[in-house]
Amino acid sequence: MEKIDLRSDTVTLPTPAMRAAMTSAALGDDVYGEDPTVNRLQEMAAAMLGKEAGLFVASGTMGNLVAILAHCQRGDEAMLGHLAHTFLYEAGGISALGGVHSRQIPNQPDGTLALQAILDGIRPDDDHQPITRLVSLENTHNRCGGVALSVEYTRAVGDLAHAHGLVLHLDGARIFNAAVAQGVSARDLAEPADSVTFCLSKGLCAPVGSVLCGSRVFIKQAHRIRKQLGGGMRQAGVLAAAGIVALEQNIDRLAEDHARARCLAQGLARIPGILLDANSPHTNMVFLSLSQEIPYQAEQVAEMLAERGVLVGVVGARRFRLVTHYWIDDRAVEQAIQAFADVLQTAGMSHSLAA
Ligand code: TLP
Repeated sequence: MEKIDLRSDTVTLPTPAMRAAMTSAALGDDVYGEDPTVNRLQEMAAAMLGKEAGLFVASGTMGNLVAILAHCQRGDEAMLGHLAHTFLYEAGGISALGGVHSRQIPNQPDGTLALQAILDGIRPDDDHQPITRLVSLENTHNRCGGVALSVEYTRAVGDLAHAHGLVLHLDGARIFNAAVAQGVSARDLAEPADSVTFCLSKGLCAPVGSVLCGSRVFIKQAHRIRKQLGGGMRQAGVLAAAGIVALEQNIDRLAEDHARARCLAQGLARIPGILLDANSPHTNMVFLSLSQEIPYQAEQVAEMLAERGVLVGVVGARRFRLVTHYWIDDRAVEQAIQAFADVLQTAGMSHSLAA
């Protein structure tokens, strides 16, 4: 049985064009800066994000870690949303490896941090307190439902940060989803940020890697930190080749993933027992919960769905995240809806029998 894997867009396998590019890529030693394919990817990425330079890194987590370590000294404070991926899901790397103190600012439901909350969070010049150095935003915002932040909002945070001598980092793991969903360029979304990471290995379908972009001086520093972290890769052009195909071929098509997420949400919303998050989906993520009548927890429902070939993300006791991507077509969307309907109908029946 072929699996319909909606757990994440990280599960995407490389496309045939990527596999072909990987086998024929020109290679060199990237630690010497001599891999032509890595160099080309870094230049393309920097140009698309409107920055001077780029650095190919192993993952989104490494991109955020390298960026924050390059911006901050030990003991400095980084302001992060309380639902930020860097705060929740990056194993505390900025603190464990960089000695960076993290300060959580409440994320609002639309993924933003209130400007006043950022302002209130900036530390005074006082020897008792850490030095506030950085604000980090996430676009699209994963835990807030895959919601896209606007150019205007990002500019407002950039202006505020810069007026107070802070830097703005943008975790743009899915910045191209944000750009496509809003009909703006990734360059405009990244413009206010001093550094931005984006992932090649999510909706863009490449097998490995992210790119960190910023000024030439910043990237030079980031390059050293990547080496410290063991992230200096040698003939990394085999991976970068797929990243180039990702940027050339897979950005505009993200609109199809967003349209399929809407179809999936509409179909699921009609099934008794499913409560769709308000306004879901914004991009390629559908968030939903089980209503009280369903006598199962999300883990149990996920197991029953898996028996029907549908894999979903469990993100709470009664909550799911479903992510559309390159390998999810219209048929897969229909089958996923049908699998939910079958499982929850069974649940409803066992509930009424028990009642
Ligand atoms: N997110 C993954 C999981 O870790 C939750 C997912 O399935 O969505 N920033 C954001 C906003 C992300 O969503 C992720 C991955 C990362 C950074 C980290 O990227 P990787 O997995 O490449 O380290």
